[in-house]
Amino acid sequence: DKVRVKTALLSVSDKTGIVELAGALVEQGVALLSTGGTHKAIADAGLAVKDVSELTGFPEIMDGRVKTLHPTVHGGLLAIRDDEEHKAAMAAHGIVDIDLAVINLYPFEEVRSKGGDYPTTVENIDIGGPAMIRASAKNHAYVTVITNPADYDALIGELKANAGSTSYDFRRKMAAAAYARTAAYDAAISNWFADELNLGMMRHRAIGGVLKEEMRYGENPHQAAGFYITGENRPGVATAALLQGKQLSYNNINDTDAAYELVAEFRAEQGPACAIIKHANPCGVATAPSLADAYRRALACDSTSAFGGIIALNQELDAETAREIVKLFTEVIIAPSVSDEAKAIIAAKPNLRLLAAGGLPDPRKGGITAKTVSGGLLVQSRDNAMVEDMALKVVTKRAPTAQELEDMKFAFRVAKHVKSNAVVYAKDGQTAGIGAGQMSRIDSARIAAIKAEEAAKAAGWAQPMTKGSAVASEAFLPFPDSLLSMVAAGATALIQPGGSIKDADVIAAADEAGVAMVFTGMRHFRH
Ligand code: 93A
Repeated sequence: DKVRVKTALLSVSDKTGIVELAGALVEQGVALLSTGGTHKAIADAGLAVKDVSELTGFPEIMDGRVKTLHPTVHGGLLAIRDDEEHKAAMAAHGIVDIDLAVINLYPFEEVRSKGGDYPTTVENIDIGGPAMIRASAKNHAYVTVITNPADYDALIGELKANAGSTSYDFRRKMAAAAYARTAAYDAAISNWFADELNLGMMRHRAIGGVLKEEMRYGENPHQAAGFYITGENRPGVATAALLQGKQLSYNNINDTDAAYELVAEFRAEQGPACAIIKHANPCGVATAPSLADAYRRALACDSTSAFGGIIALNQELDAETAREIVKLFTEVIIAPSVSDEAKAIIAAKPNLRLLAAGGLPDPRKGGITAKTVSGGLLVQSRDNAMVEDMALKVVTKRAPTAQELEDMKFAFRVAKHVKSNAVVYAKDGQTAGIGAGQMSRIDSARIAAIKAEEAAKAAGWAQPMTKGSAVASEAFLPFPDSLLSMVAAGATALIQPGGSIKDADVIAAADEAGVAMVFTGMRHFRH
């Protein structure tokens, strides 16, 4: 199963390590073929390399759109070496075996994620590269294909271990990686088109990604995990720069994403906001004129749960906020950027992971979310609805005061990011109590109130923050019981989608309690 590598074709956009690889191949006695830019890089390093057009007798044409799309190249990659007919065709047309293809593609994903204009993005759709990769991978019985610079060392190791040959095992593994690459590449292209054309229809969408890193484990230590980049133009945990601290775990990434998507609901120009997340649910969210105060107020909601949490900020992390944050054990901080002074303060906690995302994701922007089920993949568009855009309807005798309305909207915005059933109490731009993930809505309402009481006790306040608060429910109240529990906790206003067959009963109970209630007509389930 060993195949001696005599001729290699190198054609790469990412030239990382290509000269070193070419040198090592020459040392192994391999003859090199290459395309324009790659040829130049290798030849400039003083290595012997032939241009593909010399082999094909055909020049690169159309700005390189056609350079390797030629029967001499594809015949050399696809020929079955011991098939008499194939051998005859090779002889008749002067085709030589190409035993190794080292190819990486035009940087479509990179151009897309940087928001390249339409013609530039289209020009970065590689045609010849994927064709060669797929041909080589199909013919893995004879041909080795390498599509990632990270595999160059393994290739050289393989050649050295096998006296200039590769093993079937190695070729097959590289072929699998090759098809994973071309599949992800085409998925990225099709997703880009879907975004450009605003295609809501999910059958046009493909899930693809480029492996960013393999993680030590998944949600639990016995599960394997990897993190893939999908190339969307969306600042967040996938593309943020890790300024300090060790690699993020699977759970860190999941929670950090939840935190950042939540805090991004509060646009930077509307003032500072902070969200603290535990197990993908917020345990405190607040706004304030200063970022440090936003953090203190978010923490006040449930400082017990915030221990070991994830903090997301919608503004540059400044020194004052950094000094506050380091007082408590925190796993991850994510912000659009970090001031130099804040970096120095956080450096005192070397295990604290600090991420600079470079910007805030747009909550109104489309996109997809996906989840596997047995034998299938569930795909949907992102929940990009915002309470500001909803047609709010007052359904009670009493209309909310301006302050209640503000608190309601704040609470509903947070509730969107809380696992169902979600109940969120809020007052003055600060969460007062959060109930998440219960199987019954009334339990979420009660838990939120209990947590608010505990927070008040811990802080030595005369009463819990739920007194005089507004409360949000992410989906309708099936019965008046939840409302009564909310009133008992001190809420004076309630925002919810409405739409229950018992709406009339809930409205009557609200009127009786003097509660102002608003229907959004839209729900924010999150399971
Ligand atoms: O424009 S292409 O789709 N047409 C081709 O025939 C072709 N052959 C190789 N792109 C093609 N390539 C790609 O060129 C490779 O996949 C690689 O990414 C790049 C290397 O070009 P150069 O060696 O000129 O830098």
